[in-house]
Amino acid sequence: MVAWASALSKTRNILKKVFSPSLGDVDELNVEELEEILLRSDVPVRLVMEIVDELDAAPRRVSRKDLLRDLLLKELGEVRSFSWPSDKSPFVLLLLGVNGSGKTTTAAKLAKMAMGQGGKPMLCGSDTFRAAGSSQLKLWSETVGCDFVGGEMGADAAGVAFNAVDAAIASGCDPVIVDSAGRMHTKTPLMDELPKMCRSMGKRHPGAPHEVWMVLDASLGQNAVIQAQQFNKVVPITGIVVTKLDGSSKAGFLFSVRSELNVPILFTGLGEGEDDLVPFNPEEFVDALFGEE
Ligand SMILES: Nc1nc2c(ncn2[C@@H]2O[C@H](COP(=O)(O)OP(=O)(O)OP(=O)(O)O)[C@@H](O)[C@H]2O)c(=O)[nH]1
Ligand SMILES: [Mg+2]
Repeated sequence: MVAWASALSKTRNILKKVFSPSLGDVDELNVEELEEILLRSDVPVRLVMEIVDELDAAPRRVSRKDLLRDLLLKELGEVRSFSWPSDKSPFVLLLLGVNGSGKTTTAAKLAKMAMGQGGKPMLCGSDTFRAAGSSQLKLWSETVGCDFVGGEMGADAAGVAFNAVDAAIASGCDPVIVDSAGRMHTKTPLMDELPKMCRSMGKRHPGAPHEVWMVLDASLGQNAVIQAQQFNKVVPITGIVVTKLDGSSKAGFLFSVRSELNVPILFTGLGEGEDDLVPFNPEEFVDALFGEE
């Protein structure tokens, strides 16, 4: 795993590049310029309006930068730091999201992280929708060096998930990280498969899946939040992973996750490699917006 300190500076460097022009000179910007920067990075309109009002109303001696930083941090709310529970035998995590959001890569990154923390993860490739869906994760399991259960194209995803949990129990794997097929939130038959997968895992292992994380592509901006709201109606989401933060200038949508979804942002993806996943850190994220170390 990447050392935490280097992960931190990597995040900063990446985000600094992404959010350009930076807000570092906020005291020199006029309110319209500031408004434009925030809107362009997909900070929700409601929050931008609130910020503009607060800045307008603040006495001259108050630093605008401090005020803005406080408002942005407040919006992100409390962080929830995640550690793999050891009392579920095994802990089962389901990853879901629209096509290409980064689920399979994130599953591999999480397996690597779990191994680094002493776990014996099982990756489950339940993406039986595409020919390469399950085999892509199988390759990752070989790279990472962990157990894998998958299914052929066209196989029942709920059955594959059941088998993976069953095999994990038999071989003492913990956690089980279940990758699912990408699906558009508007496609009802595919969306209906998700609760079926959950029921199936719960039959073999009551309580499973213990968590359901939505994988959101940062480059989609506010659209990612709309997708998450739809998924949340079908299967309650317990956490968010934001991928491709390294290539997006629209990550301002992260500021609407708490108010729109009330689900914590747990991890951020900062690249395509197996180590490019770091816990979400609001302070670091906001400071990066200001181009600060
Ligand atoms: N730059 C960058 N690329 C990423 C990140 N996460 C995933 N990707 C890339 O995004 C593309 C899609 O990733 P996948 O993991 O296959 O996405 P998926 O959600 O499993 O896709 P489907 O199964 O087709 O729905 C791949 O090229 C990944 O390498 C990230 O954090 N940063
Ligand atoms: Mg995939």
